[in-house]
Amino acid sequence: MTDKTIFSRIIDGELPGTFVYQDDVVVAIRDLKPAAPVHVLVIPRKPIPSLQHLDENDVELAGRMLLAASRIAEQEGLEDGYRLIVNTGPNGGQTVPHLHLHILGGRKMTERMVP
Ligand code: DGP
Repeated sequence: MTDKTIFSRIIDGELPGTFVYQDDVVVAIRDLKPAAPVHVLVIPRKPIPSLQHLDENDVELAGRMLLAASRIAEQEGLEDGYRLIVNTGPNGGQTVPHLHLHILGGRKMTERMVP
């Protein structure tokens, strides 16, 4: 048994993953169940459970996640735009307890989640 998250196991090479980006702070993999033609997860190497668990020490990490998302979107050819989602906690629909950004692109996002 291991208490590592699925994402930590992918990062450590214990489970397969299709990596599209890696640096010293974050990695990005293709989502197993894509909800759009491009669906990439941007994951910090540090296994922070969710956005609710970020603290002052993670300010640079949070910025690096956003910067990586922007670079990856460019690399994936999403010049017409994309959506970033951070599901957080049970009410946010988070299923993997390891902070991650979803990059969704390659189609028009018709579902309006905010008015
Ligand atoms: P969330 O619901 O926000 O916690 O999103 C978790 C996402 O992770 C979900 O879209 C499916 C994806 N996912 C779950 N397990 C795996 C896996 O083993 N590999 C990959 N690539 N993605 C996974």
